[in-house]
Amino acid sequence: MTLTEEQLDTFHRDGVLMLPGLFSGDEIAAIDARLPRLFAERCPENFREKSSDVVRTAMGLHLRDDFFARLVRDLRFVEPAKQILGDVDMYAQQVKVNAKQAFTGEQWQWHYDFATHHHEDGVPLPLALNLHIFLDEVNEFNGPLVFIPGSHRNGPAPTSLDTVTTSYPLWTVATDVVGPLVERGGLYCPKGPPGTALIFGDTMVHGSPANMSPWPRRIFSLILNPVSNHQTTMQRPDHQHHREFTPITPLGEPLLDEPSRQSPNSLARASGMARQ
Ligand SMILES: O=C(O)CCC(=O)C(=O)O
Repeated sequence: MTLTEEQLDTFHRDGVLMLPGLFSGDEIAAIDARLPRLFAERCPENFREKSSDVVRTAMGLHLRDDFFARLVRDLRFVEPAKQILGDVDMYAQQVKVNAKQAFTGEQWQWHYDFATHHHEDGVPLPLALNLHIFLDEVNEFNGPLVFIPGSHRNGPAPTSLDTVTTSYPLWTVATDVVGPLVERGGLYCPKGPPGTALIFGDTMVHGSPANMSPWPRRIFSLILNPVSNHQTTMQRPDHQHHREFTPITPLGEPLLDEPSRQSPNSLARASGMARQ
């Protein structure tokens, strides 16, 4: 999977790139089949909404299920990331599904990822890439991500730590900073069916509103960071920023190859093997 020159230009200009139809219906179904077991677990990797017991984010998925261990090595992530970052070794910094449940899924405030990576984890430079796959249709009603195109261009915007608004503490961008950025770059809201992918950079300002619709909105997210830019403080738990800096080795076969066609139950039994 190679990005065209035009796609690379779009990524560098806007800070975000949408890749329609990158993953197939069968692949999304395979991911879907694993989520009920993972979301049912009572564990620190599953963050719940502030106002309900519903899981907001399930983290550390590649250490909890073999299929996700394969997914983070998929060439459709690794190759575009190397095109953008150069041919560098990368580690899986964070692997999660953000699930915005129908009617109850809460907002993500305006933020960019590097603020957390830098302040909490001591990551030196804003090089990490966030790669998303839509697991449900994302539409204007179910809490889609909203980006400010070009907000990455003048370097990291000022931020402050918000520990109040949601259950997930976040370094957020204040409205008096967001206003002028939107005036300059407008707003961009990628929408599309399951299987749509996004790539965005570490200083790209984004957020998402609550899901007031009857439709869930689940998104898989993989953050890849160059090994040379790894975290320097080990303040957050491993599942929020993984300490395994061994480079990702690209998957040499199709994602749905054996043994990932096995049932989720047999994968669950095998998932101990995926723990490092
Ligand atoms: O899932 C969302 O709506 C927000 C996710 C997000 O902001 C992120 O992955 O950095």
